[in-house]
Amino acid sequence: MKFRSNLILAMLSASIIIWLGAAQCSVVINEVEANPAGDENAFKTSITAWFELYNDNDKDVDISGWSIINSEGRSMTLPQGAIIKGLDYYVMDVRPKWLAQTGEVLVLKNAAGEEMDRTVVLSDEEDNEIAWTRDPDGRDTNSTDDWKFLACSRGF
Ligand SMILES: [Ca+2]
Ligand SMILES: [Ca+2]
Ligand SMILES: [Ca+2]
Repeated sequence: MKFRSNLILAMLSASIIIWLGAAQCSVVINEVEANPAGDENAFKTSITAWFELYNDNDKDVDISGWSIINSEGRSMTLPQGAIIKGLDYYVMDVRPKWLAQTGEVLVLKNAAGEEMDRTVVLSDEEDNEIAWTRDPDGRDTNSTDDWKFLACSRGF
């Protein structure tokens, strides 16, 4: 009986630790520029689309091996040594059109493959420096109201 209650206690504390770990992680996909100014179809274009992550907590998070998956199911892995500092941003450039300009949904997974965040459905058919961003930064209520189409704020 004693053993059993100890076991229950151990399981309880383990689940609390897991729950706390999940609650503390606050990295979100914060801004998406799928259609920067310029013609993505032009030969040897220097245009890059990009997305920005934001850490809504004051503790640094190691995002090595995390991945971002686009609406076509293609994934991109964040490099070893990638760290997002507390209350800071991390921008990743992607090749033109890797982000769908219509109906894109991005999913962020940690190195263990667990989903950490996802965007709402985003469409950017305007060929300019206006991008979808959470407003204010990091706002995450799982609602389309979290997102606004504003002048881009890459890395800040
Ligand atoms: Ca464009
Ligand atoms: Ca744009
Ligand atoms: Ca920004």
